[in-house]
Amino acid sequence: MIRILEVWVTSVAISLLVKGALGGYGMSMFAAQSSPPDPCYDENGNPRRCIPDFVNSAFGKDVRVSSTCGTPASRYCAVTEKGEERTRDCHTCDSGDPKKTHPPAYLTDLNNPHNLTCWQSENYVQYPQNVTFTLSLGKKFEVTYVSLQFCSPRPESMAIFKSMDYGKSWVPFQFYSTQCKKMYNKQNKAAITKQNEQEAICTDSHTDMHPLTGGLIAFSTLDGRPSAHDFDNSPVLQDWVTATDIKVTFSRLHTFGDENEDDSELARDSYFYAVSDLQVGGRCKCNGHASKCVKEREGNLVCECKHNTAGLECDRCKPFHYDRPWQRATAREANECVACHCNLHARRCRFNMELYKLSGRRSGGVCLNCRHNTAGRHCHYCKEGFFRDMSKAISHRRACKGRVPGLGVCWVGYSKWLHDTQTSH
Ligand SMILES: [Ca+2]
Repeated sequence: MIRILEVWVTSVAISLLVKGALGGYGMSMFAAQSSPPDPCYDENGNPRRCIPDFVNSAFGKDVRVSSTCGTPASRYCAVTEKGEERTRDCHTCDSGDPKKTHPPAYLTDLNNPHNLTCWQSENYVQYPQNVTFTLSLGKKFEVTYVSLQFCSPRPESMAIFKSMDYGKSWVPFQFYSTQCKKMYNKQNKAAITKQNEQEAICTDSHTDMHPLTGGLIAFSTLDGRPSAHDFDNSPVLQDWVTATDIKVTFSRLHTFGDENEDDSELARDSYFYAVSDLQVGGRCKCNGHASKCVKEREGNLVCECKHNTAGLECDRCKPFHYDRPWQRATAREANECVACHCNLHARRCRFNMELYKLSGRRSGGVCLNCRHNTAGRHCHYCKEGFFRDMSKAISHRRACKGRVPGLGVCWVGYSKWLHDTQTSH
């Protein structure tokens, strides 16, 4: 019964986290889903913001772990308490026995509350040694929460980090410790203001040794951050929730203080980290320009970009769509990329900020290499030495005709005259 209650509390806690953290941003997911075929356009074909579904991006992924029990087979003891009485039930962790193995894959497998599978570390990897998990998400995600459900007691101290560059550099997301100052040189539960919205805080919440099993740690990335309600307009928070990789470091084990007593072996065999479920809740990051992420040929995850955007995260305009600067889509504005106006005479263009400002932030594209004897920013007039054939639209490939240089005679007329003269002899 207690287990069922815990599982219920877990799922409620996580769903609250998701709802609370995303606010209006989360709601539009449902709006987008209700109108197929393409959520990135409305029924009139106008572009609108679209976002991939909310997922547990850790699910089924490989987690690199620095310590796992069972190679070679080893004893571990689970502690239970009944009032004042403490009991230790000992078992074997054996990576060679499917019934006794606790591999890292159990962190991200299907989480069945009735049949929990737990990854487990080696015994007594105690401070200053630590145990780390590293999880690659494969591309940028906007992470809403990171949660861990424990089979062992929760750590006395642990930290969650994120990387935005595929594991080259790491920044802290959150610290948990009963002694924040000593372990991480952080004040306990420091306030987050508009000035430090990208700062990780340390908290002593969720660090109690009890419950001895089934405890949860759930870190909500936007919780308590002042701009969370205005996420659309906060590049700082959009950056803060962006991650390609997540790392969790267990820094210090909780103990009953008996690990150095006479029967310390038994005690030490009962101190380890064990986790049944690691979740990283979030959305594939596409900046509002894709409704899903798909695997490309090499198996990497990429956004299926719409709105004339391109790039892994639809983070730039696709070629020839540089008439205004790239922008993330918001709930109000799709901010789609717009093609340059070149009257079908150019295949390339570039963006010019000065012209864009002069136009009242409407159009800044400049056509390059105008063909068909055209010239100008939009290939909209005939280049020097050529004249406009008014019987054709400017976008026609023969809209500009040649003259004989210096003579001022229509080139077509001149060739006819030349032809007539030559054939008359
Ligand atoms: Ca599991």
